[in-house]
Order: sequence, then C-alpha cells, then structure tokens
Amino acid sequence: MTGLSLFLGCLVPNRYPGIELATRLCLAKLDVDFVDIEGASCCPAPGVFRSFDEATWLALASRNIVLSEKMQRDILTICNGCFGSLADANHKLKTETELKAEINSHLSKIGKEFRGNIDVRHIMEYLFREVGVEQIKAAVEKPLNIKVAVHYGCHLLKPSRDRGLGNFEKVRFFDELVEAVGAKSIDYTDKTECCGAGGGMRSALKEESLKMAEHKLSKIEEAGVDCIVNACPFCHMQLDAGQRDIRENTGTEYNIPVLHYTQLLGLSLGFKPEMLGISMNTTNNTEFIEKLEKCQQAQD
Ligand code: 9S8
Ligand code: 9S8
Ligand code: COM
Repeated sequence: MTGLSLFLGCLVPNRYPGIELATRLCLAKLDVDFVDIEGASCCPAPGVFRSFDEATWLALASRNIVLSEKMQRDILTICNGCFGSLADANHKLKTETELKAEINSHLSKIGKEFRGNIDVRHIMEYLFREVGVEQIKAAVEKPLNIKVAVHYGCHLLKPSRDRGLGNFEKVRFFDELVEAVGAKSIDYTDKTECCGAGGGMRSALKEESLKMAEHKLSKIEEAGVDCIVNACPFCHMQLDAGQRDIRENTGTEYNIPVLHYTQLLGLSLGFKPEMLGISMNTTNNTEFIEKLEKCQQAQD
C-alpha cells in the first residue's frame, strides 16, 4: 500500500492541536505508514480561493501536492476543506492538459513541476476503504457506550460524482466507523446539511452562518446524543465555538460536546481524554469527559 504524508492544514495546528495529536496517536496505533510534509502551506481553502481565482487556487494547491509527489506518498487530509481543495486540484490537473501546462509554468519559477502521480485521501474514506471497519473493531480496547450525532460536512461527500462514496443523502460509511468503536450513531433531521462555516460564511456573514449552525444544533439536541462527531476542523470550530457565539448573540444555550473522529477513535484505542485534547474545546465538556473516563474505566 502507498505510504502517506500527513497534511495538517491551518486550523488543526492553530486552533485544535488536540486533533493533530489524536491523529498521530491513532495512525501509529493502527500501523499506518505516514510522515510529515515539510514546507506545506494552506491547501488553500476551497470555498474561498477556488471561488475567487482558479489559477491562484491551483498554483498553491499543486505546490503542496508536488511536495508529496517528491516523496512518492499519497496525501492524507484530516479536514474536509483540505481534502476538497487538494483532491479537486489533483483531479483537474491530472485530467486537463492545458491547465496543467499553465500551472506548471508558474511552478517552474520555484523549480517545481506537477506530475500527477499520487492521490489525495481523506482520513475517513482511508480508514473505511484501506484499514477497514473490521480491523478497527479488532483494535478497539475500550468500547465507548455513547450516543453520537455524525456530521459529515460538505466537501467530504460533494461533488458526489467525483468522491465515489455513494448517494450522499443515504451515506453510511462514517456511521459504520463510529459504530466500530462501540458507539451508537443516532440519525437526525438534515444530517447531511452544511454546518454554515464553509465558503467564507463564518467570517463574512456571521449571522447567517450561525443560523445554519443553530439549525443543525437544534436538530442534534432533539435527537438526544452525548456528542457530535465530525471529520473537519472547520465544522468542528463552527459547531463548538459556534455554541458560544449563539449564546452571546441570541442567549440560546446549547451544551453539546464536539469531537473529531480521530479523538473518538483515540478514546476507544485506550488514550485518555487529556491526551487527545478533548478539553481544548470552547464548549465546556467537563461532564462529558467524566462520562468518557467512566466508560473507559468500566473496561479495565
Ligand atoms: S488549510 Fe488553510 S484554512 Fe484550512 S484547515 Fe482545512 S482548509 Fe485547508
Ligand atoms: S460543512 Fe458545508 S462547507 Fe463545510 S466541510 Fe467543514 S465546514 Fe462545515
Ligand atoms: C470548509 C472549507 S471545510 S471552505 O471554507 O469552504 O473553504
């Protein structure tokens, strides 16, 4: 199997470093071959750069891809935005010869060339397709008896034609990965809807963006779960820090803990909540952490 290079993006190292640690611990425990990418930049964020200037988007994205091509490793992303940006740029440059020549003329100024001989992966589809649900189940040391609302986010599933992960309205693979760690995935209304952060919404149209987040949070609250699990630090921030923003703006209180899948997986592999940065969220999850610790102790 091709080795991987870990692409962290901007938000994980800057805002949620616990997700970075959780990712490293899980990959090592599952014996996944990965290295860091020296000198990577912002992917760049697809909803922003790609929407405004295609050549700039492709030049920046292809530079990151080339760093991994040099190592002959596929890129592993832990963010839907990074995945969308790099996978779509890679696909475009692999299939559109003229565009590739144009972008390579930019890259040549820094002594680089896009060749198109690696793939871009998202950790969720990688775990599902390459590691497999059965192997994850076998690695679980502390089955987590909790109820979870899965939030897929947009770029992991769309454009669905390119992603090849099935009909995004009926998708199940993330839920299966959640259930592999012993948790129960609870369905809720508008599960595949956007969290409202992407495309610069959270920065430029905060009020609209929070309305979308609140819609999701209210449906998740109705479903009665212990936490939300996502696979994108942008969604993570929107659903976590968004709860504080909603409280400040409208007074409505939500108190729903938010985890990236690598943090959930890390708990089930036996790592303690503090090793996975679960208390680094904006939303207070002290009670939830106590529950997690009890869950883990019950297995000792
Ligand atoms: S890098 Fe810069 S802003 Fe971000 S985290 Fe994910 S998308 Fe890519
Ligand atoms: S959902 Fe719609 S655009 Fe996105 S992937 Fe992450 S942030 Fe939340
Ligand atoms: C969202 C990324 S994950 S972006 O804001 O749409 O670029």
